[in-house]
Parts: sequence; C-alpha cells; structure tokens
Amino acid sequence: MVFKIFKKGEDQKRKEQGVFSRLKERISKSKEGFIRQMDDLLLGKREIDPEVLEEIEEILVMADMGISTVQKVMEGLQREIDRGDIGDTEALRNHLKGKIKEIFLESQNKRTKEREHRPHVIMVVGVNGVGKTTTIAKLAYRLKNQGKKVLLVAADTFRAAAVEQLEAWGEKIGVPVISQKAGSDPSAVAFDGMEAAKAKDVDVVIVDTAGRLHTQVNLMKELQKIRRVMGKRVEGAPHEVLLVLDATTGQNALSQAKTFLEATEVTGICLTKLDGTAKGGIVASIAHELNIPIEYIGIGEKMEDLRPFEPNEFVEALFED
Ligand SMILES: Nc1nc2c(ncn2[C@@H]2O[C@H](COP(=O)(O)OP(=O)(O)O)[C@@H](O)[C@H]2O)c(=O)[nH]1
Ligand SMILES: [Mg+2]
Repeated sequence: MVFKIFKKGEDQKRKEQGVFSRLKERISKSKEGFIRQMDDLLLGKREIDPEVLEEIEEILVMADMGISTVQKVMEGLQREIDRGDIGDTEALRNHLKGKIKEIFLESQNKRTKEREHRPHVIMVVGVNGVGKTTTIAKLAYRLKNQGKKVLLVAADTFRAAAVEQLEAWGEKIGVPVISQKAGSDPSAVAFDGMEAAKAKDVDVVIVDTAGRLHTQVNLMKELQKIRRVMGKRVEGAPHEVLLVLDATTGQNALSQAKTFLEATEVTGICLTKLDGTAKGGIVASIAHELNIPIEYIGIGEKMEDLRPFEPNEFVEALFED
C-alpha cells in the first residue's frame, strides 16, 4: 500500500488565508454586534458567576440566536461548569465556541454530498427579495468556475423584471438561460428547462421560482406542479431544493422558512446578506430549529460572495480577533 502525503502548497495556503480574512471582514458587523459585547463582559473577569452566564445568555438572544437554541447552548455550558471542566472566563469563551459549532454539526451531516445525477436539478425557493436570483447567479458562477456546464431556468414568471434579471446575470457570467415571456406558466418554463438540459447535456440546472404567491395553498400548488413537471422529464428531479433566507430579517426568516417547509420539501438553506446584519446568531438559530443543513451563505453582492457554509470556519471567523 502506498501512502501519499499531500502537502498544501504555499499558493493554496495563501489563497485559503485570503478567503478566510475576507469572510472575517464580511461578517464583521456580527462580530462587533455580539462577540465584542461578550468579550467586553468577560474582560478582566476571571470568576464565572451566575450573573456572567445570564448576561451571555442575553447577548446571544439579542443576536437573534433564538431562545431554544440559546437554552441548549447554555445548558451544555452549565453541565461543563458543574463538572469542573470550565475554570475561567477564557475557557468559558472557548467552550461557548465549541457549543455553537456542535449546533451546526448536528444539522450539517444531512448535507447534499455528491451531485451524482446528470443533469442535477436544483430548485431555488424563497420569499421575494431574499436574494434568490442573485444567489442563483453566484452559484452558477461558482459551478462554472469548477468546470461544470450550467443552465439557468427563469421560472419566476410573475414580473418581466425577474426574467430579465436572470437573463442579464446569465449573460454576464456566460451561462445560458431558458425563459419565456413574463406571465407564462412557470411549469412550462421548467419543462423547457429540463428538455434543454438534456439536449445540451448540462451538469447542473438551477431553477428560479416566484416567492410571492398570495396564499399558502397557491404556493404549495405551484411548487408541486413545477416539481412534478421536472420529475417527469428528469428522473429524481429536483435533486436539491434550496430555500433562500435573508439573515437581516432575523427571527422572521424562521417563520418564512416554516411556511415553505409546509409547502414543499427542502433539502438545504442558503442564508443571504450575512454581511448586512449585526445579529449573526440567526445562523445558529436556523440550523438548530429547522434541522436542515445550511448549504451556502451570502456575504455580499459580488459574484464571489457566496460560500459553502463551513461551520468551523464560520465560528472561528466570528470569534477570532
Ligand atoms: N449585501 C448583500 N446583498 C445581497 C446578498 N444576496 C442578495 N443581495 C441583494 O438582495 C437584493 C434582492 O436580491 P434578488 O436576488 O433580486 O432577490 P429575489 O427577489 O429573491 O430573487 C439585491 O439587491 C441583491 O443584490 C448578500 O449576500 N449580501
Ligand atoms: Mg428573483
């Protein structure tokens, strides 16, 4: 048996450091918003008293981590304190970091691993304005750079602007877009999209959908119809359903998510606009309460600003100075 040792090249290392520092910079609002507060609280204190714990709990709730998630984190910490595992405030900070990572890891193991279907169909859902179309463009850009053949499908046919927006992105990043005129049946566009995907032999198809149906029943019917049409043309499609949520809407994002979860099956979450909020605790709240993996995070409006969500990296970026 031959063992190979893969050493990371200097270039690769530098690139990773660059990526990490950009993440840190982009989520600095959250860092200032709540990690700094916690550090100020712990500064100069060595003893862990009930008041310190209460204040940490409050800071986490204020950062939109959600009561039930905060409770889970605090209970875990309390157990470790009782066992004598946490001696001082520095250890407390480290254990808190660990507890937050644990919350993520529980939901992340259900993550979409391999895109083995060809074409692999990703349906993107979410309320209007959360960043669906932009996320689709960013994702297509990412996949294209990985050498994948990508096709976009403009099944948000409610407004002409929505179709045009996707077409404009497609042109900019050099990825074809299947569309019909505004007002047409989204399922018909989805149908065309599947046919084109097979004809063009693409690797990944990403389908944009409308998030502004008047009632829950309408939403459910529409999404089911699109799914059915796609499933008939491409076996197993959609293979992934990505729910896009806007981090700046805080706990509202959670109630939106619940509405969508009732309307359709969701395999993963993309949480956008993390650069625009000081309450990054929402990431943990979503991971814990929905128990659906967070696949991607959006940290800006540039094409590079969509990242696969890596819990360790994210928590380190949040806690590191
Ligand atoms: N700052 C920031 N803005 C974003 C992000 N993702 C999307 N946006 C912006 O959110 C707005 C709505 O996005 P759009 O894709 O049209 O949302 P849709 O209605 O869900 O398709 C646009 O101005 C985007 O540039 C992000 O990660 N960070
Ligand atoms: Mg859109």
